[in-house]
Amino acid sequence: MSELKIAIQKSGRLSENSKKLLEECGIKFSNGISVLKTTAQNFPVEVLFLRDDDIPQYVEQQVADIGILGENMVYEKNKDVNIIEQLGFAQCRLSLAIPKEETYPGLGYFINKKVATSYPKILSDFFKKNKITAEIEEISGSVEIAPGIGLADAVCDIVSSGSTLLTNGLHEVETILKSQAVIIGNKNLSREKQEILTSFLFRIRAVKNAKENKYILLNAPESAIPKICSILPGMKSPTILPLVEKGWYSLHSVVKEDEFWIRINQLKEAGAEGILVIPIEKMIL
Ligand code: PRT
Ligand code: ZN
Repeated sequence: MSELKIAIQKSGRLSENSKKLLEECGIKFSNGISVLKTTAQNFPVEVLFLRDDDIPQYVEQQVADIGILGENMVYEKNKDVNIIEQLGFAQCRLSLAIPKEETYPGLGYFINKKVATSYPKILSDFFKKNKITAEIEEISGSVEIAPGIGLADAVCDIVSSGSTLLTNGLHEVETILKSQAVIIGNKNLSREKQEILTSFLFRIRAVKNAKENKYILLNAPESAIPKICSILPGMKSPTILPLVEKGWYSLHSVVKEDEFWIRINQLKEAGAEGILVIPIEKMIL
């Protein structure tokens, strides 16, 4: 039986979360995850450890069947692959930044300027789309120091907290692209590999749904139940169980992680007591 070959970043910002994702999907590896490639013990996958820059090409050529990497790299490499799933980690943006003492009048600022970047394709597409003629200086690392050493007037680089730009005397003026980790796939997977991918994606979605939701338990008097049910839509509707104390009930439901604090206040106001919020490990919808 053939295995699905998954390429992940060998070492860097995506490695830990990529490995964690596989582990959370219940995929176990015998010889640790620190070699060049390894086969899972309990699921038909083989993991290849590569530089993120090489992953799009390897997936296109089917050296790997699927790969995990940042959307920024997928667009920059522009290979013939499918984006299959967004994974929600390694969120960042690709932005233009200029020296902080300069005022920014709009995109016209960049006309005839020299911009340093490791993303020449995305940047030149962006300038073309906006009819800006500028010079692109391709450099592979430490882009943020280019203006300070006189190599360029501005930069186009990945930003997450913004502190790298700040410490290099730059300020962010345009966001070109928002990015997160994604799964890309070869366009011609065999039926057998497609089936493995489908069950891998099923597991990934269960893990992702679980992370986006919390399990909530609370106690409430009977009179408060209609109001509380309207605040807690849950997966279908809340589970309601009677307590020993007459007229009191325990309600169980699921709330979205990002709505969590607003819901908690609304629930307290509606008369809920003894609220417990519990992480969910897997959630199948
Ligand atoms: O060795 P290999 O080629 O595999 O790795 P790499 O060095 O090319 O990539 P790596 O590990 O640095 O990043 C991998 C992916 O992580 C990127 O392609 C992005 O999709 C994503 N990512 C998320 C980031 C960041 N956040 C990030 N902050 N990639 C880079 N940065 C850098 C950025 O280049 C800048 O130097 O961090 C600095 C900015 O961070 P802040 O927090 O100061 O704004
Ligand atoms: Zn890289």
